[in-house]
Amino acid sequence: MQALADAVIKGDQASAVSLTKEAIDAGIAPASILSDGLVAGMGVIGVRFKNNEVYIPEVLIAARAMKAAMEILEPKLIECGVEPVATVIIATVAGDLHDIGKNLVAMMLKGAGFRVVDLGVNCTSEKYIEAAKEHNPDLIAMSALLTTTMPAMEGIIQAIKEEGIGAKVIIGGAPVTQVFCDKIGADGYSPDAASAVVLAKSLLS
Ligand code: B1M
Repeated sequence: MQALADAVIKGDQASAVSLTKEAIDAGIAPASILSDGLVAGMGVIGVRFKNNEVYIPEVLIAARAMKAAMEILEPKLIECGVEPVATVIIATVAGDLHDIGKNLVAMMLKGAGFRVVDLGVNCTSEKYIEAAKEHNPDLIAMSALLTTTMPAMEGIIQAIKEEGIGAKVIIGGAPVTQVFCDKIGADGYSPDAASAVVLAKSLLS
């Protein structure tokens, strides 16, 4: 499991895939391969990213290794009935096409065992509501990179409340602040992808 975690940390896709196959063949429980190998590796990357010890390329490469291994592990997890930690709907809000940060948050959440429904960019309140009705999420995450698109977050929160959707709402993006979060009535704000996972877990606990 340590070798598998290391493969994810190094972004070594070939080793992540072969070690996952080996672990399955050796009869190790799929849930353990996920949590003690893949998630443990992504957890280390998350902490290093937060501490500026690694940067976006390393995170993307680690996430790619994890994704390749997950393609092999996922059917086994389903066979064993392993449930995801929780479901999160994530998107960049209406009018905004920036998705690099949002994708990092999505990857970190996936790495932590969340089921992530990614609605992409330019997401209107109607799209959020439609997806929330379909996927019944525990959390709804919104990203905005433009000062001109931040206000869309408030409209989406209002729509979520009006529709009686019980999911907690978390927000982030370069211009977003805790003060803004409090002002628009979101449940939480995180300044980066690693803290988004900590925030998501704390809101669900
Ligand atoms: Co744009 N852009 N851009 N841009 N762009 C900025 C944001 C800008 C600050 C540049 C500048 O002027 N200095 C500026 C905004 C100014 C403002 O609003 N005050 C700007 C502008 C003006 C524009 C256009 C309007 C330019 C134009 O066309 N005239 C236009 C708008 C298009 C639109 O969206 N409608 C535009 C277009 C683009 C590109 C398409 C060229 C490209 C985006 C490509 C893409 O995303 N696929 C782009 C880029 C790349 C940038 C900069 C250079 C980099 C953004 C980025 O990816 N950062 C940016 C300047 C900058 O930030 N230095 C800029 C890296 C990323 C990892 O960080 O997204 O902050 P970030 O995500 C972080 C955290 O914020 C947090 O976690 C992430 C990782 O730690 N986080 C969350 C993000 N979302 C979260 C959600 C959460 C939690 C945490 O939920 C819980």
